[in-house]
Amino acid sequence: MNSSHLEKIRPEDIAVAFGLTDVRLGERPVVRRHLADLRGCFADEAAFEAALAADNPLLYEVCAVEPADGDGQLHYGLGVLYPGKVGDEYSLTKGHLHSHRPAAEVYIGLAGEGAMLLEDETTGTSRLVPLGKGQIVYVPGHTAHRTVNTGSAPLVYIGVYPANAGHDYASIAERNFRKVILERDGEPVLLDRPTR
Ligand code: S6P
Ligand code: ZN
Repeated sequence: MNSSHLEKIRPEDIAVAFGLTDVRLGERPVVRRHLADLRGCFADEAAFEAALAADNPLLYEVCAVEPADGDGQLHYGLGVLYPGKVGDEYSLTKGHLHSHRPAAEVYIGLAGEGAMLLEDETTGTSRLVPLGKGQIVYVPGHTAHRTVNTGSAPLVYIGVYPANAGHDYASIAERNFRKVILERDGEPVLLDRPTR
């Protein structure tokens, strides 16, 4: 893993960096995922084990702001996904479906370069949609979503979702996404997940 940017940005600092002065992120819980937490997510298992033997870097952090749970309420998460690769595969989040499958989500890119891998649970079709500074991604319901950092700086974004969305990680952990985003000639390319 490229660890040059690791540990440099904290979600609690981002409020200040982006002028989000009212959210008081420093008082909210932050989920931190390290490389070891992503076992099974990357396609190249040998590259994953080799990287983990060398280091267990921080891959991403999410600060969830969940003010109320009632019908019609919204939650949001501020995410920072650090750059790096495991083998040829870009740094990524675990990815999930919403437990309440119809729940959609809007992602807003604040900094960095990346994309979202969207996989329709019903049809199995995949799309790679750019998510970087100034880019907005609409994630429909019934769609598994994973964020990837295809750049060399932290990818910072906000995801806004219904308060009743819930997070289903188990379905993804069981079968993983059908597609992977690998670097080919310096560019991100969406490819079928290699069979083991
Ligand atoms: C929540 C939203 C994001 C993710 C974050 C981390 O619905 O989609 O805030 O939680 O991108 O990804 P993951 O898959 O580890 O939750
Ligand atoms: Zn989500």
